[in-house]
Amino acid sequence: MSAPSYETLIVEAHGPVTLIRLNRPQALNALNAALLDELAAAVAAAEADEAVRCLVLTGSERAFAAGADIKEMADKSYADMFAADTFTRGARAIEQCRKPIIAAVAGFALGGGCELAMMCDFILAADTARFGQPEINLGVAPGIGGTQRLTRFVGKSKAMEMILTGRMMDAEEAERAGLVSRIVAADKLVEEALAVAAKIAGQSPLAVMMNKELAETAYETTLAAGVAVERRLFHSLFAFEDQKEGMAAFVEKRKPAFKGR
Ligand code: CO8
Repeated sequence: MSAPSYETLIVEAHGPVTLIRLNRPQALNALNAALLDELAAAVAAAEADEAVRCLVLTGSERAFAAGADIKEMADKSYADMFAADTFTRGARAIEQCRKPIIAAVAGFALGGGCELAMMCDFILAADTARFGQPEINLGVAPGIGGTQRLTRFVGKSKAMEMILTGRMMDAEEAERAGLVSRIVAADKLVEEALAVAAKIAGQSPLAVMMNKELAETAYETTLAAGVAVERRLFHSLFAFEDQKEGMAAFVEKRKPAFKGR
């Protein structure tokens, strides 16, 4: 099957894992309208393909993405931005994807780049990663979730300092603050992200989707309501063959063969 080709992305199939590389090296992967549209299309294609179980989103060694494309935005009016609904399609594709998306970040993840990484389910950081919301330096503000997500990830004090000053944080600080799940050597980043994705891809896809939905619920609701949803979904997992297979395999001391049923 020939994969569609993109101008701003390189998309590779690694078994059940789709690897999407942002590919605008001349602009440190700055997010322009074309890239965001292609990203929405690539994520939607992976979502629709039953053989795909997990996605990895990465950039280059130098930059995951250095933000929204400033040169493309600079002369836009309020009416232009509002009418084009800039960034909404790209962001929605990531936010609404039911399959897990891992952000593998090396180099700069700034502005919209940091926001894009935070939209993913978790972030693996190279030791070279640098995160920031420098929009304040341009006389604007984050516009695809930075003020909301960074604050939830790292707490008000650190988020507020970064947002108000534009200060970047390095990988060590990002790990300490809970922004990234862990740090890996830059030259092993994609290999490690693919290994983690392969591990997820080997689980029951139904259970993976439910677990993702449940962890996301923690951001949207109260503790009591979230725990109640978790209990119901936990019970409902017993309707799947994969639950029988997973538990039988444990008892029989063998590897489970999940079917997604
Ligand atoms: N947009 C466009 N071009 C960019 C961007 C960008 N965000 N970042 C880098 N580039 C370009 C540079 O202009 C340069 O191009 P050229 O060679 O033609 O001059 C090339 O990439 C290489 O960059 P530098 O020479 O600047 O590389 P350095 O290593 O010296 O510096 C930095 C790297 C520190 C990352 C620097 O490039 C930088 O500060 N970039 C801008 C970072 C930034 O401000 N990001 C926030 C952008 S605003 C945003 O993301 C808002 C998101 C929400 C929008 C929501 C709308 C609804």
